[in-house]
Formats: sequence, structure tokens, C-alpha cells
Amino acid sequence: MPKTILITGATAGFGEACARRFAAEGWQLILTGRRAERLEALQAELGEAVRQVIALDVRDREAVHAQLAGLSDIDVLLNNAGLALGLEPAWEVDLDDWETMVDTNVKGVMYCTRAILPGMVERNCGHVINIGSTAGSWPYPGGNVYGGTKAFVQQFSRNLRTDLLGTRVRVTEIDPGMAESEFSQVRFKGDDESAAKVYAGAEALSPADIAEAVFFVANLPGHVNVNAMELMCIDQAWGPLAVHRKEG
Ligand code: NDP
Ligand code: 8X3
Repeated sequence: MPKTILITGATAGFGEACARRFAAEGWQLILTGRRAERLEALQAELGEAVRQVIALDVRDREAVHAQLAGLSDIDVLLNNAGLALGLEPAWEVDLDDWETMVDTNVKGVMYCTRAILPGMVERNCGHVINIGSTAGSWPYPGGNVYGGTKAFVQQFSRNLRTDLLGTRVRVTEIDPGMAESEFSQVRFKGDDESAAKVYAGAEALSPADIAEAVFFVANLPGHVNVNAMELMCIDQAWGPLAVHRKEG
């Protein structure tokens, strides 16, 4: 019996790469995202591996419940849909951008998890895989609320595990560093030049690298729970703590 993975944000980047990786290994896919035409194109490409496509905005609490809560046989929920908007300092930021990030990266993860988890607990089997970020652990200028939303993903993942102790439902948080996808085009609102600069001269992680990590944790024996996995490309590491010094 093939297993089923439900992927949020399957229309680009990590989610799309995960769709391809899991399909290649015989998994059934339920693919979601807002851009219906991309979901349909992926369905046409991957054929029978795609059980269903659902055009869905994860910020829409009622729609998430209506579309997902009836899916009681999901083996893996991949909470991947998310975004960063802007890199401005906190005092200059557009408050709408902060709200969009909270609504997507925090509330979207809550809504999808709450819709799918009862079926997993009922069947005493399943795996919630949440895509966090190095930004949830390591601050950087302009990361402000994006980093905050990913810190939520980290702590939510840990707390889910404690709620689920005694069941066979696993929870994993995967924290990538810089990875080249549409992420920076979204962050810089279509400014392709600024987006390209993020990756210039470095060999960033690819969506396929992240899909490999997701596939690995999902296919370990059922008693093995990877709590968290942080990945960076070889060209990225931490800098020293910043010190502001007076001139002269
Ligand atoms: P992409 O921009 O390439 O893909 C983002 C996906 O999220 C798209 O499929 C998009 O679909 C979906 N999405 C965004 N908003 C919504 C929404 N409101 N409802 C439903 N789907 C939505 O970025 P990545 O693949 O890089 O990002 C995937 C995840 O990984 C995000 O959570 C991101 O924060 C995280 N991440 C990214 C890193 C990077 O450097 N790229 C590093 C660490 C973490 P659509 O627009 O069709 O709705
Ligand atoms: C995406 C990685 O460093 O741009 O989460 O925040 S970073």
C-alpha cells in the first residue's frame, strides 16, 4: 500500500522538489498551494503519483479546515508553505508584511497541523515535518519577524512531540540555511537583481537537497524520530557577534 504525503507550498522550491522526490519512490501525493495552474502542471507531469491537488491559501482557517480535516489517512504532513517579506529594520518595516509572515508561517502551520493531526492520532501513525529555518535560531539584521515565525516553528515542533509522546506519530523540524528557490524573489517582491545577489558567488543549498533531507527523515524506521535537522551549504557559517564601536 503506497504511503501518502500532503505537501503545503508544492508550487515552487522545496515543496515542488519534495513532490518529485517522493513521487519517484512510489509515494502518493496531495499537493497544495495557491497557484492552481502550477499544481495542475505538476499533476500532469507526475501523473498517477498525484492523488489530489488542492488550491489552498494556508492563511484561510475555514478553507484549510474544509479542505484538509477530512483527510484521515495522511502518512506525512509536510508543513512547508511559507515566506519572508522584506529585510528592513524593525522600525521601518511595513506592518502588513509582518502580519503576512505571521499569518502564513505561524497560523498556516497551526491550521494545517490541527486539521491533519486527529487522523494521525486516531490511526496511531503519521509524521509531521515542519520546515523551519536557521533564521529561527540565529538572528540577522532584517530577519526580525521572519526569524520570530521560524522560532515558533521550532518550539511548536518540540511541543507537538511532547503532546504526542505515547503515540507513534513523529514530529521533525528541518532548518535549512540559504537555499536557492523563489524565496528571495518573494522576499524582494520581484526585484530579481536583489534576489540574485543573495546567492552570488556561493554554492547555495538547492530545493533537491532539502527534499533529500525530508525523504531521509520520513523513511527511517518508525521508532526513530529526528527531532530537528539543521542544514547549511558549505559556503555558509556563523559570523562573530557584532560590536558597535564609537568613531574616533
Ligand atoms: P518558494 O518561494 O520557492 O516556495 C514557497 C512555497 O510556499 C510556494 O509553493 C508558495 O505557493 C507557498 N506559499 C506561500 N504562501 C502561501 C500561502 N499563503 N498559502 C499556501 N501556500 C503558500 O520558497 P522555498 O521553497 O525556499 O520555501 C519553502 C519553505 O522553506 C518556507 O517555509 C521558507 O520560509 C523555508 N525556508 C526557505 C529557505 C531558503 O533559503 N529558500 C531556507 C530556510 C527555510 P503559492 O505562492 O502558489 O501559494
Ligand atoms: C531562509 C534562510 O537566511 O534567508 O529561511 O533567513 S534566511
